[in-house]
Amino acid sequence: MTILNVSLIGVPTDVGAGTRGASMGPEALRVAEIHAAIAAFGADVRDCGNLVGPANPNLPAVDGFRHLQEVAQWNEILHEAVYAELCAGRLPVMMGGDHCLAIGSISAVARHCRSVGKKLRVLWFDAHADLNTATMTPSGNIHGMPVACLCGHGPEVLTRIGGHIPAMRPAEIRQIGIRSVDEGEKRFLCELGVEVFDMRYIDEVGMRAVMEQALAGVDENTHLHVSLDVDFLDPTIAPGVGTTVRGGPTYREAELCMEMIADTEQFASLDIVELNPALDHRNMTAELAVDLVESLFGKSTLMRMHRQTRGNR
Ligand code: 5AB
Ligand code: MN
Ligand code: MN
Ligand code: MN
Repeated sequence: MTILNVSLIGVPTDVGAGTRGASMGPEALRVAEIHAAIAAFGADVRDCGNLVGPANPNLPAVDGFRHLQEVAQWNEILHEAVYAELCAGRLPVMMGGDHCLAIGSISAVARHCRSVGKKLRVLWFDAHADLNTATMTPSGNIHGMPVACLCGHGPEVLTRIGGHIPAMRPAEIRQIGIRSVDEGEKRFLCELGVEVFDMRYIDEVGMRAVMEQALAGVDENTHLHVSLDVDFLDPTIAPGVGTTVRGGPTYREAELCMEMIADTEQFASLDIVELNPALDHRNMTAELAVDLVESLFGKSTLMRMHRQTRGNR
């Protein structure tokens, strides 16, 4: 059996967010023992520490963007760090930080997929579509724009990261848990043909059917990337986020998502973003995120095998 090599990369910044505090996310995940939780599955886990980048100047938007230069610098730094871990055969876990950082991490994953000839599938767990552009954005906050930037719609300093525009095609992403989409984003989602499994659809068909559809077509040659915006979860169980939206998935629905991903055995990189310890209660949201990580790394696999053996008798 090959040993799974995992690298934790802390990215302590909130330059892309409207509310301050996600910069403390990496440390909250360490306090919630993310390292031990992954190592428990026999993985070789290395904590690479925190990346270093520009401070948050806390300025208003200029031409539709807040902190564009700082966001670009953080994502350049992150892109190189994630790409280096992938080249070394390791599974990068990006501990954010706000969701603008998906630009750096997913562009690195996409670059890796191009170089090794793998298919990319991004599972975007979020209450939001994050598909704004400078003209559509209600806030100027770049954490609401990463999907657009990755698909080639955004300022060149962001779209060119990774050296391939677009970094990713809309057909490579599935969005799950969506329940707060701006007017411009709705039109753009349709135009780009992004596959969205919103809360209404999850309520109607159930999370199991949703995940079966989101994972359809994943095979041995697929690199599965999970981008987990903690505001995906219902705020009653995950209060530690800056942009809560009521009516999110329950604890078990979220666990089921991660368990079904683990079952594919193609899970190969992860972002945990938007965790805001300044708004959390006794680190409960960080601990919940670590529970989900455990499922993603196969916590339920033994029970599943047990169930199957019983069924076969
Ligand atoms: B998150 C909003 N659509 O663009 C905007 O948390 C919220 O990364 C963006 O999903 C939320 O400002 C960004 C209103
Ligand atoms: Mn997001
Ligand atoms: Mn969100
Ligand atoms: Mn948010």
